[in-house]
Amino acid sequence: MATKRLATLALAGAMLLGACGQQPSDIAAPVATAPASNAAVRNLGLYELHIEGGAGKKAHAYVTRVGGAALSAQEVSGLTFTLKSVAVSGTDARSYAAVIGVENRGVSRIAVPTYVPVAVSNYTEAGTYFVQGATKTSDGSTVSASGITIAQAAGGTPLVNVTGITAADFSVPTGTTVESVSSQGWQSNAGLEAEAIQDVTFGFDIPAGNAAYRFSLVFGVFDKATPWINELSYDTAATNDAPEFVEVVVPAGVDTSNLSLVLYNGNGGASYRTDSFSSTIVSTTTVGNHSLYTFNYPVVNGGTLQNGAPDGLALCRGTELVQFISYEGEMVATNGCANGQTSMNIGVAQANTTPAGQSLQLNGSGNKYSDFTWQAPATATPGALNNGQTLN
Ligand SMILES: [Ca+2]
Ligand SMILES: [Ca+2]
Ligand SMILES: [Ca+2]
Repeated sequence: MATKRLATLALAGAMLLGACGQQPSDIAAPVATAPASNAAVRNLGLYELHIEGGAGKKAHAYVTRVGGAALSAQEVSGLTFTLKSVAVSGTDARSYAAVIGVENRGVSRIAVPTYVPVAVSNYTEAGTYFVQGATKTSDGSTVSASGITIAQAAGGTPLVNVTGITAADFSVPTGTTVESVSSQGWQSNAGLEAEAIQDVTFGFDIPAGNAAYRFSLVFGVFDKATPWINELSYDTAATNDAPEFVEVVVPAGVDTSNLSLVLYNGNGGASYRTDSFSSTIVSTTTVGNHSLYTFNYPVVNGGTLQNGAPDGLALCRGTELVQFISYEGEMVATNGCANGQTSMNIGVAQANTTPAGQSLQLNGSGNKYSDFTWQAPATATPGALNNGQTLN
């Protein structure tokens, strides 16, 4: 379906261009290569924004995916782009603002959608400019590369200085080299849920005289890597359920300074304990490019972690909710970062008959929560990969 929609967009774009007579110098049809993995960001794909217009001609824009049919491991399928409007202002100094509706037709949330311009070496105008292949449509001559800049359009998606994204984070088409990655890109203020749409405004300034132009912008789509709750033990046959713990996986490069783990009481919905990732109850181990943070709760009379049914726990980044799960049923939080949110019931449980030393764990292979599946109680693995779990 997504392929069909992209093909439709490409066809519409080709028709528009056909009316103007000349094709832009897009990069050659490529094949995706193996991605870098385990960086602080997830590479969701490489795309090309095509724009033409100016000098009284109505401006047009469309987006095509770079890389052909094969998706690399970290990319998401079903990310589609639909032009909603193009505005042009100015004469000698033209400002373009292309509003693109981005639809997440995948199955997992994109927490921090970020769009980063890249330079690609086989463009006709190689160099340090991210807008490539600009030509005058009047005579086909090349527009001077000087002065074409990305810009935030009035009211548009914020430009941000992007850290943690390097050329190594891209899977680029065969025969193509990413020469540099901009330190500045567009970033949405809100996460993009599965099956949701959000607008991104791409802005450009072109101080290049009173003529019509066409050009392309190649950009990578990224998401910050997201931590997830990986294992917990809240109820066993042991006295006071000891040891009670929760294990969280944090991909390399993720800032933990404003992360916290919050315990919620399913009876009423309020939180009953919050710990930062630098708390003295937390022990840390490293497995490959991931860190495992284990929250070792105090052994107290009756236990620290409530025994349901249900009870919940949330992973918070400041006041932002990262993840909200529960056991022995679903619940709605009434305060904290999960306030008003309904938990995801993990669907497996412990009881006071669960043998001491067993826990609930995710297994499977991947690098994000949705890659894994909760399992019935098994031998606990605090600070180590779970039974049957592989991180890549
Ligand atoms: Ca307990
Ligand atoms: Ca409770
Ligand atoms: Ca574990």
